[in-house]
Amino acid sequence: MRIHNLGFPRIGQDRELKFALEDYWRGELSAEQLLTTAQNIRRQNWQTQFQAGIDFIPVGDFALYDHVLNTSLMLGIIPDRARQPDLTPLDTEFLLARGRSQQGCGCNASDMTKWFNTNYHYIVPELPSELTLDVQPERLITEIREARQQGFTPKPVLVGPLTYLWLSQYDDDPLTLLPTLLAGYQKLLDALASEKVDWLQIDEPILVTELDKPWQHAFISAYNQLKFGPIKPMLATYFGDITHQTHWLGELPIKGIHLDCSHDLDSVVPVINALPEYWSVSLGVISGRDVWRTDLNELHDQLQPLYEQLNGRLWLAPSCSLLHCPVDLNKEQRLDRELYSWLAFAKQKCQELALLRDALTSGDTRAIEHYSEPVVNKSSSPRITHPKVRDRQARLSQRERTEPYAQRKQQQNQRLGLPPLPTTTIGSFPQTQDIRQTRARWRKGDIGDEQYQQQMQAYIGDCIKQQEALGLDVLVHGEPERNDMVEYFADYLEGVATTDFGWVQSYGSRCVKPPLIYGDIQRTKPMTVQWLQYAQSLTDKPVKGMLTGPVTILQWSFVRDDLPRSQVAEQIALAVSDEVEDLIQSGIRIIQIDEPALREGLPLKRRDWEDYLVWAVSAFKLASARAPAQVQIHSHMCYAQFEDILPAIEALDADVLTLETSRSQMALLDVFKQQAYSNDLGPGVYDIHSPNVPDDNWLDTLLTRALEVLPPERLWVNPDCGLKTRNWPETKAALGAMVQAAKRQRHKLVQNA
Ligand code: THG
Ligand code: ZN
Repeated sequence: MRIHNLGFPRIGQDRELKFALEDYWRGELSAEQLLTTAQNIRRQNWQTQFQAGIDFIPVGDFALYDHVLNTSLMLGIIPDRARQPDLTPLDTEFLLARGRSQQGCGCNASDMTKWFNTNYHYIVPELPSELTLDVQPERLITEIREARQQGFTPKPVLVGPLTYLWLSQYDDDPLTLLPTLLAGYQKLLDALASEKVDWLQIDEPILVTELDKPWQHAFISAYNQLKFGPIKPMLATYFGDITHQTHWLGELPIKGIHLDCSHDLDSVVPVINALPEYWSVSLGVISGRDVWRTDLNELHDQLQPLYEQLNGRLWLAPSCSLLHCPVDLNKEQRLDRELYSWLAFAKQKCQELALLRDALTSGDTRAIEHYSEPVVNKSSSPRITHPKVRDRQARLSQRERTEPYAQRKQQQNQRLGLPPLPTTTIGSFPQTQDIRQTRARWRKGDIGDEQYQQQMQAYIGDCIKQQEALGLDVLVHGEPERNDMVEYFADYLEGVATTDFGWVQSYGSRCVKPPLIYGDIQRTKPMTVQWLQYAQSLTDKPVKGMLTGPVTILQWSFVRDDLPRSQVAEQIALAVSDEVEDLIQSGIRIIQIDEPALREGLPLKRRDWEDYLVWAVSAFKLASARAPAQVQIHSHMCYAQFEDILPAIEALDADVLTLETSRSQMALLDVFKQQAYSNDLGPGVYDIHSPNVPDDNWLDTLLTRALEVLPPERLWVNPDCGLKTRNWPETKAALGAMVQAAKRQRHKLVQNA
C-alpha cells in the first residue's frame, strides 16, 4: 500500500511567500530573492511530507500566484495584451494576475474566480479563437529535478486538459479547442517521459459535476488520444463523488484513479467494483478541506475489507490538495488543550495517513486508538452540544418577518423620510495604517480598553462627519473595529474559535484565517451595538447597522462535520437575530445583513442546488425575522453571477439589496427587470476595486438607465462594495461625484413632475 498527497499549502509556515511576493511587487526584493524563497518553501514542504512518511510527494502543486495560471503559462496561453516587450516571464505572470494601471501603459488583469466550491480563487484562462500553444515545461521539469536532488520521489501534478478547458473563458464551445490543447499536453507528457516520471497525477475535478454527453465523450477521446508512454497516469477527482460517471470511466487508458471519500466510504465500493481491476485506487479518506482530527480507529475498521480486497492496488490520500487547510497546528499556542486535541492541519493530516497505513499493514492498532481518543471524547464534550441552543431551535416559531414588503415600505418611508434615489455606502470605510495598528496593539495588550475605545470612536466620529459633508442619506460607522467581516463575529460566538496562524490562501498573496465552528453556537454578548449606538448619537441621519449574515459566516469558516450545515446556519442565524434585536432596541433604524457568499455556497451538482438554497434563504430570513415593519433590512452581495440564483435572492425579501456590478451594470439591470424584482435595489454605480473616480457622464447615463428599470423610490445609489481597500482622498472624490449625480437625477424628477 502507498500513501501520497495531492498538494500542499504553498504560502509557507509563516506566510513567507506572501511577504516575499509583496516585497517583490513593491520593488524591495529581487526576482532572485523571490525565487529563492519559493524554492525554500518547496523544500520545506517536501521535507514535511517526507518526514511524515508520504511515499509520493506532489511536485508542480506549487505556484507563486496560482496553479491554473501556471498551467496557462506552461502551455503558452498568454493573451495578446500581456505579450509586451521587455517583460520577463515572471513579470508576465504577475501582469496577468494583477494587471497594471492606466498610467503605466494599462493592462487588465485576467478574471479571477472561485476554484469549484472552495474559497480559493484561480486566474481564469483566456482562450483566443486562434489558439496556438507554445509549451514551456521547464519550470515543472526544474522542480522535478529539485525534488529528486533532495532525495524525494516526485509525483508531478497537472491540471487535466478537460478541467482546464472547462475553467477557461471562451466565446464559443471550448471543446472545439480540445485538439489543439491536446497537442500541447502531449508535448508536456513527452517532456515528463524523458524525465523518467513514473506516476503522474492529473487533476480532473470536473468529473464530480454532472458532465453532459459531449464532455463525457471528449474525456474518452482525449485520454485515448494522449500517448502516456512509460508514464502511469493517476486521474484525480475531488470535491465530491463520481458515482454518476462510473459507467463510462473504465474506458479511460489510465493506471489509477483517486476518489474523494471524505464524506462516505461505503458509496465508493460499487465504484471500485465497476472499474478495471488493474487500476490502482487512491482513496481520499482524510478530508483535505477541514481542520478536524480524523477518527483513524473508525476509519481503519471501515477500510479493512477494502485493504484486503485491493491489496497492493490500494493507495491512501487526503481527499483533495491540502491547499485548503492551514499549514501546521503546532504553531497554535493560544488554543486550549481540549480544542487543540480535536484538530489537524496540513502537516498533521500527512501524519494521520502514515498512522493509518501503519495500522492497516501491521495489524497493530494501538497507535491509532490512542490518536483517536480525543475525537471519540469530543462527541460527549459539553462544549459541543448546548441543550439551550437545541431547545431554542426546536421551539422556533417566528422564522420570518410578518408584514409583506409593501406594508413595510410604507412604514419605513414615514419613519425614515428619505429622498428618492437615496444614497448610501456598503459599510466599510478606508482602513488606515493607524487603525490597523491600534487594533493590533489592543489585541496584544499594549493599549487598554479605554484608549482603544477612544481611538475607534475618533475614527467613527470622523467617518460620520465626512459622510454628512458629502451629503449621503444613510450613514455607516465605517467598521474600524473589524479585521475581517467573519473573523470579527467569530470572536463573539460560543462554539466558534479563531486561530493565530491558521492562514489559508484566498488568492495570490492574500490569505484568510477561517474561524473554526466546533460546537453549538450562541452569542455571548452584543457584538456591534456599542459602536453603532455611538455613531447614531452623532447624527440625526439614520446610521445603518452592519452584520455578516449566517450563510457567509458558515461559508467562510471551517464547519463541524457532526451536524448538517443547515443546522449550523440556523444556529448562526439565531445569534445574528439576537444582535438585530439589540440594535433595534438601541434605536438603530436600518440594519444590513451581508450575504456575499450566498452564491458561492451552491453545491457542485445541480441536483443539490434546491435543497441548499432553501435552507440558506431560511437562515437569512430567520436572522432578520425579529425586525418589525418600520425597521429597514438591507443586504449586500458580491462577486457573483446572480442570474443563477435570482429566485433565491428574491426570496430573501430584504427591503433593500445592494449588489456588486463592476463588470456590467446594464446586463444586471436587465436581469432584474425581466425577473420583475419588487423590492428596493442598489446596483453599484461604480467599481470600488479601482482607484478611479467615476465620471459624471457615466454616472448620469447609468442612473438614467436604471430609472428605466426601477422607479425612483426603489432605486438606491451606492458604490458596488465596501471601501476598506481604498484611501480617503479617492473615497471622498468618488462618493462626492456619486451624491451629486443622485442630486441631478432628483432635480430632473422635480422638473418633469
Ligand atoms: N473575508 C473572508 N473570506 C473571504 C473574504 C473576506 N473570502 C472571499 C473573499 N473575501 C476573498 N478576498 C480577500 C480579500 C482580501 C484579503 C483576503 C481575502 C486580505 N487578507 C489579508 C492579507 O492576506 O494580507 C489579511 C487580512 C487580515 O489581516 O485579517 O487582504 O473578506 N473571511
Ligand atoms: Zn461586496
